[in-house]
Amino acid sequence: MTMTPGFRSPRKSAPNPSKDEPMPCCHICNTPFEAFLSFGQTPISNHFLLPQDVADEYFFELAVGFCPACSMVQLTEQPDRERMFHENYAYFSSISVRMAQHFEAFAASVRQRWLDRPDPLVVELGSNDGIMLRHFAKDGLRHLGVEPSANVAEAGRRQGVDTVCAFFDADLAEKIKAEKGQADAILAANVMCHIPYQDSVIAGFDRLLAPRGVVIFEDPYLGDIVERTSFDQIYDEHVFYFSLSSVSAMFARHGMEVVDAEPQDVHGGEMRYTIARKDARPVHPRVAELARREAALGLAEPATFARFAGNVARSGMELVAALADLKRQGKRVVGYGATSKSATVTNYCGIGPDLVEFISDTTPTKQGRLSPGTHIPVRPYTEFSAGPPDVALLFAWNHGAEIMAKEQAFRQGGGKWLVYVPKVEIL
Ligand code: DWN
Ligand code: SAH
Repeated sequence: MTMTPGFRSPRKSAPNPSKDEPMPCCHICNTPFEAFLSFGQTPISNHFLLPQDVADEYFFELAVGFCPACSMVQLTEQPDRERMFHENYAYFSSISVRMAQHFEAFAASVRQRWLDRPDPLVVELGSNDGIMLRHFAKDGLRHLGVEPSANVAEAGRRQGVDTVCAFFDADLAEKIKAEKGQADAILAANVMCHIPYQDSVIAGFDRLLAPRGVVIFEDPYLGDIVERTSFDQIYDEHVFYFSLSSVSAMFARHGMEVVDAEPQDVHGGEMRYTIARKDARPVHPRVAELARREAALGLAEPATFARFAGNVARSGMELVAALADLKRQGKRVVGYGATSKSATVTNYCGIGPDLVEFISDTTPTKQGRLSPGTHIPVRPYTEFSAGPPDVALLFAWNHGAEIMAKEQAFRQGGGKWLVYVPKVEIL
């Protein structure tokens, strides 16, 4: 395993991997595999703390590996789901205007392309605050959101979205089918990669789906992560880093196949996979094209991930060097967006309040708290706009276009952006 350079704060050094420890086994096919990269001890990425919580903060070893049998890239260890998804879940999807537009378009495309039976049923996993399903609800279409985090589920209900507060699995799928009948489309955005027990989830799809029904899901794409060195996509909630080859293998185990794969320009590069029962729907030529692209990228070859691990270490060191340099020059640096992703960057690189004064974030439930692990204060956006720093470290780089468009005054006033994806740069 490539170990990370030692610029984490010493109190949280990674445990020495013991030779006696059993190897992790693939969540999909149970083959033992090795980690190719470790970020060391890392906290729960969406656990924004009150000062009194600091002493009890939970850490686990954030490390990723590649299954040699089914090519799935995955975490070696993931915290229990209840530690991550609960009644105080910090991420509200509708916080970004761009994402609201994206999900409106997603909903419209599902209606146009896939709902070809009368009175169809649409089920969404991880419906969060209703950002997508509200577009079905407002027109009276039959729908159900499955959302285990009670606070965001409640926000969805306030948008008129019928929501069950539960984790999706095969048992829940059976209950939904008994109550509502077969589903025409099962949707999941940024959720499938969060769920380790895919065998139960896909068995659930198999029970719930109509014979020609489709599962449509999108998640960060492994090809983009590797090409852009966007290592902060790796955090507790993301147990899988999907490619067409790993997704195809995962669904083939249940007699299903990928019938379309469409790249999405959100969250730093995602792939939308459409899945149907084998031979139930024609396979779009985009699928074969993507398979060729993946072969060229080497997404099923261990050497690709060894190279990626080297790039990650280099990127982390450059970011730390840039921040140290700004500190020497006496510049004020503030973080922009208390993202889940930033937990990986700040903990891996040892970035605390000595380097970043505070993180500006528009989410009320994150404000007044401390960032996980390195405890940078999270403050409302008004503090950023009232006293702009010399440099803003763009943790929400995946919303870069939206943010830069609305922060023109910051630039005009002499403010600079420090970014680290795809490379460390001051803009
Ligand atoms: O997969 C996941 C994605 C969809 O959302 C989840 N596991 C958790 C979450 O990941 P994230 O926290 O990295 O997502 P975002 O969308 O990159 O988070 C953006 C953060 O930045 C939010 O806290 C809101 C904030 N923000 C802001 O302060 N000003 C965002 C924008 C656009 C802004 O203008
Ligand atoms: N779909 C939204 C939310 C993504 S965040 C978007 O793209 O913005 C991930 C969501 O998945 C969280 O709201 C979390 O509570 C939910 N989730 C986690 N495990 C789940 C499971 N087993 N079934 C359904 N939802 C789940």
